[in-house]
Amino acid sequence: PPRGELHIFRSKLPDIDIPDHMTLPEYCMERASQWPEKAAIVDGNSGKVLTFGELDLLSRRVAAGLVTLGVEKGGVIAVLLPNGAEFVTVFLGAAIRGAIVTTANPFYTAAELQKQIRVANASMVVTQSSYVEKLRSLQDDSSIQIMTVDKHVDGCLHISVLVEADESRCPVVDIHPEDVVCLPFSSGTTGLPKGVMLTHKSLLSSVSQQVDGQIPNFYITSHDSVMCVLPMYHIYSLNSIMLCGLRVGATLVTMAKFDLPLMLELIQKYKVTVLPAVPPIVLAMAKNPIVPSYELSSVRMVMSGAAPLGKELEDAFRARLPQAIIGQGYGMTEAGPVLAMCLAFAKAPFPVKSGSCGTVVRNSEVKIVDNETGLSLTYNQPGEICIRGPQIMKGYLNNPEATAHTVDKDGWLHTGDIAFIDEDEEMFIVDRVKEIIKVKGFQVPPAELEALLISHEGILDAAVVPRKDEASGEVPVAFIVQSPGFHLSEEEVKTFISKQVVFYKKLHAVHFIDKIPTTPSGKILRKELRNKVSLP
Ligand code: AYL
Repeated sequence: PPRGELHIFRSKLPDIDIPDHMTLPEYCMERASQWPEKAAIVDGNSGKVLTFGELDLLSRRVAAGLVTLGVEKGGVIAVLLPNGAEFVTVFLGAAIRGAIVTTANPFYTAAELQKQIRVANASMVVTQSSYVEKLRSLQDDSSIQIMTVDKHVDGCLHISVLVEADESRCPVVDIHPEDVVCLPFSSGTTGLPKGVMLTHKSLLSSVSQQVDGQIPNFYITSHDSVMCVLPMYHIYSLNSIMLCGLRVGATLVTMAKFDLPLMLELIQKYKVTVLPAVPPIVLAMAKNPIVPSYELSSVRMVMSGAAPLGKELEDAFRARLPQAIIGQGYGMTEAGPVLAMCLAFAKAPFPVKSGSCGTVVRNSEVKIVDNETGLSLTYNQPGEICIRGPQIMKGYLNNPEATAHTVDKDGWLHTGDIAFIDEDEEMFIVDRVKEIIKVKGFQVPPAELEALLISHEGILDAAVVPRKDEASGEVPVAFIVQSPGFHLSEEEVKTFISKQVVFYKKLHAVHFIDKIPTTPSGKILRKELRNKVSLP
C-alpha cells in the first residue's frame, strides 16, 4: 500500500460469534452438565480426581462461602497455590462471586508477595500452610485474612469454610462484561510489575478465539487430556490450559512443579494428548536421553509459548516425536493474553513453518508499526506488533499513565515485540524493544532488580540486562557502579539480590563499570549493555 496506509493483518479463519451475555465462569462451565461424571482435573501428584459435576458444585459453594466471609463483589483474593483442584475451584468460585483473583508465584519471597498483595489491595490470601509464615507480617497491620487449603493453621481460615458452604446460597451477582475477574501482574513494556485488569469479557473472548467456532484455532475437545505442568498462576496456563480445558470439557492432568520423569510417566499413564509447554520443556523433550524410554504416542499436539522457540529446537523435537504437531502460541499478559496461535492446531489445519509464533487469533486486528516512522508495514517487514480486539486488558490497576502508554487512543495495544508477518500470515518474532527479561518464560523486570541494587549503600548506579542462555533462554546480568570507597565482590552482589527474590530472578553475572551508559535524557542504553554480554 502507499505510504501512510494502514495495513491490518487478520486470521485466515473466519470470525466467530463470541458470547456477550455470559460471565466467564458461566461460559467455561456452560457444557459441564453434559459430562458431570467426567474428570475435570486429575491431580498427577496424588492421583485424586475431581469431576466436572463436583467442580461445578464446589465452585458454587466457594462463591456462597465468600459472601459469608464478607468478600464483596469487586473484592480481591490473592491465590498463591501450586496447580491442582483447589486453584481451579477457588478461581471459579471467586469469579461467580464477582470477585477478582490476583495470582502470584507461591515461591515468591515475603517481600515480593507483600508488594503485590498490597498493590492489588487483596482482602484474602488463599495458600498452603507452608507459605503462611512468609505472609504473617501482612496480618499485623491490616485486616487481610489468610486461608489454607491443606492443614489448619492458628489464626488462619481453612478452605473447609468455602467448600462446605451451602450451595443453595450461591449468590446471584449482576456482573458486567467489563468487570475485572483476574488481576495478574506484569511489568509490560517498562518499569515495575503492575496489576493487569482482565475482565470477564477479555478472558471469555480470548478463550473463545482459541477453542470456539466451526473451525477452532486451538482444536481441543472433551476427548483430550491436557498436561497442566505450567503454573496456573501464570496467564498462559490459566487461560490456554485451565479456562480452555474447562470450556471444551477436556481433562487436565496437573503437576505441582516441573519434573521431567514424573511428567513423562503421567503422559504415559493418562494417555495425555495435548502438551502445552515452554521452550525449556521442549528442549528437555527433544534432548534428554530418558525421553525415548517412555510410551508417548498419545501426544498429538505440543504448544510452546511465553518465550522464543528456535527453529532448530522445533525441528529436533519433531524428529523425536514425529506423530505430534508442534507449534507455538504467542501471548502477553496485557493482550488477554493470546495474540497468535499456530494454525496447524486448527480443526482444519494449515501447513506451518518452524519458528513461527502463529497467526493472529480470530476477531482481532494486528498491525506492524515501524517505530521510527510510525507507519504500518506490510508483509515481511519487521516492526512492533500492535493488537486490537475484545480480549485485551481493560488497563493497569490504578495506573492510567502506564495504561495510556501501552494502549493508545485507538485501542491498539503496543506489545514491545518486533516481528514480521509472511505471505502465509505467519508471524515471526525477531526482537524485543521492551525491558523485560524472559527466564524460562517467566518475567524478570530489570527495573525491579535495579531498584534493589541501588538500595545497597555500596552501589551508586545499576542496570540489568538479559544474556542469552541455552537452558533458560535468557538470564539477568547486572552492570554496577560502586559507591566511592566500596570494593564489593561479584558474589556479594549476587547474594544481596538472591536473598530478596524468587529463584529465577537471581543475577547470573555482575560487571563492574565506571558509568552506566545513558541517553542525554537519562534513559539506560540497554542495547549497548546487552551487546557487551552477548560477545563471545
Ligand atoms: P507474559 N515467542 C517469542 N516470545 C514470546 C512468545 C513466543 N511464542 N510468547 C510470549 N513471548 C514473549 O506477559 C513476548 O516478548 O505472557 C511477549 O511480549 O509473561 C512476552 O513474552 C509476554 O510475556 C498462550 C501462549 C499465553 C503464550 C502465552 C504467553 C503469556 C506470556 C498463552 O497460549
